[in-house]
Amino acid sequence: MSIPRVLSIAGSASQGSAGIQADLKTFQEFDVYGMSAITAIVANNSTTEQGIFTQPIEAIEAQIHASLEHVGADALKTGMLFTKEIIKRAAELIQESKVEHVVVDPVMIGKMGSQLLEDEAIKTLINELVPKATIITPNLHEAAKMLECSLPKTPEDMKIIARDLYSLGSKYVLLKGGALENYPAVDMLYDGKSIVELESERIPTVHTSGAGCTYSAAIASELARGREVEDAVRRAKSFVTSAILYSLSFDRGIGSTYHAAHRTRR
Ligand code: PXL
Repeated sequence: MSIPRVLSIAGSASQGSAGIQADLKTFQEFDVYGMSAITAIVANNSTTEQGIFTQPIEAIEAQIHASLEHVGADALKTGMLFTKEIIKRAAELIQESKVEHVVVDPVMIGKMGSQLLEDEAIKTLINELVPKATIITPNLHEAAKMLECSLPKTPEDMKIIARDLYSLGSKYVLLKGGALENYPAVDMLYDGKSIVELESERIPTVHTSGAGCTYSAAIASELARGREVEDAVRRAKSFVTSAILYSLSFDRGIGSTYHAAHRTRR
């Protein structure tokens, strides 16, 4: 028996909502074979002083080789890459791997405020990785940082920004409008020709940790299954909307998206 295979190159989020943990839970829900290469461990807590542990380049390389040699991948996604060095090496290995579908989630800051990409690494991300992407999935804050522009405030602003992002060299741009206040949750998908507007209800919750990771992992899963990009994004948006609608609160600040919600609650 064979199954679509997806690799995530991303950070570990020990609290379980985001990063590799969100990716693997999402892959399981889409019935694809999930694999991981951990770039850094994010474990912010109030007891020990340190919270972010970057993995050595050799460890990251080894994980990517191990998953590709033993299994292979139909799609991969990148999440937290943190440093210039990691981005550069990951981009080289992605190029060599010839994996067909590459989803780049330009993760920069976590929902709880942790910095997940060094400031000076944004240029490297743009130059080395974005041109290798089938699709990039920035939120509004990440888009504004990438383009060094102000935050889009309306869906019309978002359309302009989506076009500008396309010029950075990915095949598709998915600009996510979750941070657009006073509007539904509208995302813009652009392929260099036409903009597709994807809208869902705005869910009034703060418990959205992992939403971006889950969304890009769902897109990678659907691409691995052979879906066209627009179809993959529509299905992924529906999945992440359920995960936010039934999000989990642990009574300690920002809670988690619920990765099984589409199956157990809808
Ligand atoms: O949600 C963004 C994100 C991505 N990756 C890792 C994270 C977070 C947020 O905390 O920890 C590893």
